[in-house]
Amino acid sequence: MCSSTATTRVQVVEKILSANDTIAASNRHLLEHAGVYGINIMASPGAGKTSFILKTLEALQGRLQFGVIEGDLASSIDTDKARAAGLPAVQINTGGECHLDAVMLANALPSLPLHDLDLVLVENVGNLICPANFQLGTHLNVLIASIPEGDDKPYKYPGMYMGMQVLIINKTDLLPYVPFNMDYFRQGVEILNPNLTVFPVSSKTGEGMAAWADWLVDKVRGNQSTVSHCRDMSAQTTLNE
Ligand SMILES: Nc1nc2c(ncn2[C@@H]2O[C@H](COP(=O)(O)OP(=O)(O)OP(=O)(O)O)[C@@H](O)[C@H]2O)c(=O)[nH]1
Ligand SMILES: [Mg+2]
Repeated sequence: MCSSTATTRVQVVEKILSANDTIAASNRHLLEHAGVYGINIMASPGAGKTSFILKTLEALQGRLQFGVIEGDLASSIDTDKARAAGLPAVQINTGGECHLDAVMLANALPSLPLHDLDLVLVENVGNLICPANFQLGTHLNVLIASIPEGDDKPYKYPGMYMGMQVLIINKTDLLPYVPFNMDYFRQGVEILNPNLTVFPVSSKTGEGMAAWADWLVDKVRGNQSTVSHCRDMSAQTTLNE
């Protein structure tokens, strides 16, 4: 590729990402206004995103009300599962896109009963490359790695591990059957993102889910009290003006 073509391409990509960030900011505003905490869940296909969401519902035991936005290239399979479990759920079919973007989320959010919810879990399209590049306006990025994917993934897909705040290591029930060097895996993660909060879990047996659910409740309640404190301060400022 000649250098002027490459420069134009970089400029176009920068413009797309900047337009996306503007809409992501408006999504964040919508969520905050409704008092809802948003989580963007990313992982490779089949890592267990939907299973983890359904197990989170069980582990929360009614402590938080949440809805789900399911991103897939096609089908409503995951949304059907979430609805069958009693969750409000909206499907986004991206057609050919390998990730969700802020516009897709902006179109989906009004279909959820946001004012009845504490939390929205967004299941991004199964992919270990693209989703990390597109902000959605959610508060937290969660990556799910799973044991059968192999212990070398942080070394091969570093971008995905760098932009996350939480790492779920799923399918730990398979550790006795699948070669997976946990020390090697965690060293790769540590180099890329030493501040990650890590939860090893099994979405099949439920092992580890209680620790995740307790942490999540604290996180969401903490955000709700910060947002309401900021609202009170802003109302106070207006009254004093
Ligand atoms: N043994 C085991 N299997 C699991 C676990 N979590 C999920 N699975 C299985 O892994 C497969 C994929 O799980 P899903 O939850 O559909 O994965 P996903 O990431 O949502 O998949 P896509 O939406 O298609 O990208 C299913 O057969 C699940 O039953 C786990 O912790 N242990
Ligand atoms: Mg799924």
